[in-house]
Amino acid sequence: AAVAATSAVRVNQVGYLPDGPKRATVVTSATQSLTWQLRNASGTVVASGSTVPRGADTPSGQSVQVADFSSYRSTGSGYVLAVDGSSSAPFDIRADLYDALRSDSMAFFHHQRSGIAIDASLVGSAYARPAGHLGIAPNKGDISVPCQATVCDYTRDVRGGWYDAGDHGKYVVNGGISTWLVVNSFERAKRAGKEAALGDSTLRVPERGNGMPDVLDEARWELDFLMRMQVPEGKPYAGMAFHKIHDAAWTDMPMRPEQDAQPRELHRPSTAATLNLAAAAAQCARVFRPYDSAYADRCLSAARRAWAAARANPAVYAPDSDSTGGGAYGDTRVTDEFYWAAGELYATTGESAYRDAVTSSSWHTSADAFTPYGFSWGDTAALGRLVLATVPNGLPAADVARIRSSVTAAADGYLSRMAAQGYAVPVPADGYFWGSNGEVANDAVVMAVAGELTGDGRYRAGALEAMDYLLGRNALGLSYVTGYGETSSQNQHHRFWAHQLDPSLPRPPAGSLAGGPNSALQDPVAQEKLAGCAPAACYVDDIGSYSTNEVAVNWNAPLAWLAAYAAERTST
Ligand code: 9MR
Repeated sequence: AAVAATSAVRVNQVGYLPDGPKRATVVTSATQSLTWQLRNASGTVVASGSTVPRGADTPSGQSVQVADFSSYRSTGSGYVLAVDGSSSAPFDIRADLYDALRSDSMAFFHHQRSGIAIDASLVGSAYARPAGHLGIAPNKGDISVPCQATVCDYTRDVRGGWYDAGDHGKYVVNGGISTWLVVNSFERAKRAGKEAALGDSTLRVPERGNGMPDVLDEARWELDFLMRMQVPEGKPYAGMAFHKIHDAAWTDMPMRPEQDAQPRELHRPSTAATLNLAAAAAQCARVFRPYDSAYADRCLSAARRAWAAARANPAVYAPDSDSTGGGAYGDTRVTDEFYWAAGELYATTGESAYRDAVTSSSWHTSADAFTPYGFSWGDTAALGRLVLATVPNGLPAADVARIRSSVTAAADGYLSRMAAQGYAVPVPADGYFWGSNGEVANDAVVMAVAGELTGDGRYRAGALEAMDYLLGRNALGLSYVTGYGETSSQNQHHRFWAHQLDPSLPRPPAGSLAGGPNSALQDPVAQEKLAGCAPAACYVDDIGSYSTNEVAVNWNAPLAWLAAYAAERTST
């Protein structure tokens, strides 16, 4: 399919908040400052000014200038920014800009649910589908799933949860971090007194109206699965979590979940998965407590068992080589997962054993808990810092102050990196990895938390500008979120939303975030179409490019977190 030409004037194609930053990037060979004009829907110039030449921008490989119209605060739709004969895509300025994205980006998880029919009354007929992996032929899972040979001699019921991405695998490390972000979005909103927007009957989920906040209903679908992945008592590795469950071989595309005829297998437990379960379940115990204390108790007991099992088996690593039929999610350094899980368990229980695990961890004082590339499924120390910085706990005040400073120092780093780049991206030029859009969103989460801790508006502005990047102010002038912006990703790698392969199938639903530029070109389509690309331009909206254009729960989770944050009104 032909790619629509994008304007040289790159904006957030959804728009800008009245009280937020409003910047655009202009691709131009001009070296001197240019005039920008902001025009309203009837073409009237409502503001104008001069761009700031920025010269060559390394990540995009483009020569750019920046226009700043932040001081314009009047609401409306159909604005365009015009510079040097080029006009941007149209955009809005309004306070409710992110209301729709808040629910659409969170609805992604419901669409990804395994083990339940996705009902037309909630999602519309195009996205409805039968339940996947409930043991109904041709499915072979997930009610009675055997372990791989050499792992164990029994079967487990591991139904439910969310499919990870465009595939049908379910991976505990990635499920854990994604659940954590979904629940954390609620916990953060609650601290701000704004959790009603995520409360009961705010989302299109089957559980709406049950008295439980819908965001927690959604998280519970995955938490139940994560707890099913725990090795039962009386078996070797009891209390640990199986690393993952997926098909014996990669399934063809397209293929809806209920059509999958491959054998499903449990892969051996890992310390990383066990600690992910411990962290997510400990967080569950704290956040669900006011709404369902019995469930909170269940989560806490799973978290304690997982923690003890990880301590007893501290070096059972998932190898990178285990990638037949599913992703590896290999991780051979788990000190960061120990720190994160200890932080969650301590914040929830206040118990000295967990406090000691926090304070004796090398990550308690390490200067690089926030890596230059942000946190990820394999780098979780930052999550420990975020919880200990925001949830009241019994650490000495000086420790809490130092932990909080580490959050703001990381956010300062992202801000200065954004200021130094033509497109205001928090990741460095060499940070365009598989899932770079998820990293951008994760960094924005850190900036938002720094804003909460300090009250300094620069951090909120940074988080919002990261959103600008995802929604069109980027090297390709493309919104990476389906259905948001004039030109958005439409062909993400997915076995059901595979319209590009079969026109009878839907495109990804609105609110689905593409993985984004990946300069390593790790799939054949990217290798063919993107040779020689500048890092931030190594992306193609083709269903075959799984290394640049897949969707995944760990990328939509920070997007949903951010959308909920950005949708909150700051005044009144
Ligand atoms: O997000 C994962 C990325 O960090 C890895 O480099 C990549 C290759 O191992 O795998 C990514 O995760 C994919 C997983 O392996 C399988 N389901 C889809 C995930 C997103 O592409």
